[in-house]
Amino acid sequence: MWPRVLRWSPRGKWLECVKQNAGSYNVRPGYCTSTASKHVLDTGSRNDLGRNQPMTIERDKLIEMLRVMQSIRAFECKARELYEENRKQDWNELRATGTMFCAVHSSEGQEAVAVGACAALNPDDYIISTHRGHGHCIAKGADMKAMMAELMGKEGGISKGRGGSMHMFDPEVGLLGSNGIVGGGTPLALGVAFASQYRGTDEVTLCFFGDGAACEGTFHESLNLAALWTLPVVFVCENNEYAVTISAEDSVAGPDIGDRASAYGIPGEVVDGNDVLAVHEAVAKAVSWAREEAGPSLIECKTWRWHAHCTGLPDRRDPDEIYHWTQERDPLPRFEQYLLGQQIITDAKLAQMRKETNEAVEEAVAFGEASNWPDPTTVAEYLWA
Ligand SMILES: Cc1ncc(C[n+]2csc(CCOP(=O)(O)OP(=O)(O)O)c2C)c(N)n1
Ligand SMILES: [Mg+2]
Repeated sequence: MWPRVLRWSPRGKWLECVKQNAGSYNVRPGYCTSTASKHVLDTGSRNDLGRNQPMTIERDKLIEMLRVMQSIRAFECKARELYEENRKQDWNELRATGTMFCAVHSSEGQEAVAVGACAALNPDDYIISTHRGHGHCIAKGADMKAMMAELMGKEGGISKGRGGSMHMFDPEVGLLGSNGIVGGGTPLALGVAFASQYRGTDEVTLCFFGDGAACEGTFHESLNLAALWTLPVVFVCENNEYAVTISAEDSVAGPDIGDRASAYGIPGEVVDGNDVLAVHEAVAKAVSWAREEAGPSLIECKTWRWHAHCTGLPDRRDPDEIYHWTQERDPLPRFEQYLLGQQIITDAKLAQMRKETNEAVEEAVAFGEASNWPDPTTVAEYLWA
């Protein structure tokens, strides 16, 4: 049970109360948060890609960020292909043999958000992901082999074949779950961040969610409580302009979701979510803000998903719109061209990286296929009731 003082402490006294109640935990001294109505994280001046680069990010890290973006694209593309191939087979046979490939919500087109954001985190920081979470998982360091096995429902899966696409967990890399409940991740992030704060660590929790989730009650409840308790959370909204088939234009009030931060007196920023460095810069500032005990913040990343909401569903969006986002605003060649222009990579290195990421995905498929089915007698394991 929570100590009474924790539940009823006023704003600004929160950490002092945590300290009083933390027993032997090493909690840092309390402080008061600013009550300014809106803090804008200064992102500096912009160049063709969005900022003054490269000064703060090491070359090796930039190359690694590109490799992860390529890996996500290749993984998602393969997962969609495997689903489509699988569904062409006889339904009864699939059911009888259990060889049903999991439906997937592809995040192709949104790779810059996952990679830019996760590149700002330490290995011991946490993320909470969404139903469209493969990119987040890969960017936080989850193993693609275990993820592919999970999509196949195999014992070698990241959640031992029990979770599927929307329920991937790997605490070893700080992945505290993707989540099929829209808006379900934000309250979970509060719990994780509260645990970090209570233990006196400097861990930060980053919570991904979509434009649809930003219109759910949990979003507002979570921002309210995170601000009130000065929790070390970075809320990252992936505004891909659609929630299933409803456009954000028809469902999201106000010009920018990022502006909603001001209602809770926390920093808010809106960035081009197809610019990996813009995302990285904004999230890095937000992570520092959280780590320095200044509390939560909200980053809205404007992006677009390339495919239908989910495998098995039609995509009825305007062909011109699809063309614009897939052909003219693809975040991957944009970053590749930037790195080539800065002479950080060469064409040969780029070709080699593409080959290696495709091979890594093929290895993941082979691993999943070779993995065993879960033992039916273990079906009740890992359950809480
Ligand atoms: C609480 C809840 N309501 C509805 C759904 C059905 N649903 C699944 S995904 C989705 C849309 C989510 O849109 P958004 O948050 O923008 O994420 P995106 O799919 O665009 O990544 C909905 C309504 C759900 N899974 N959970
Ligand atoms: Mg959306």
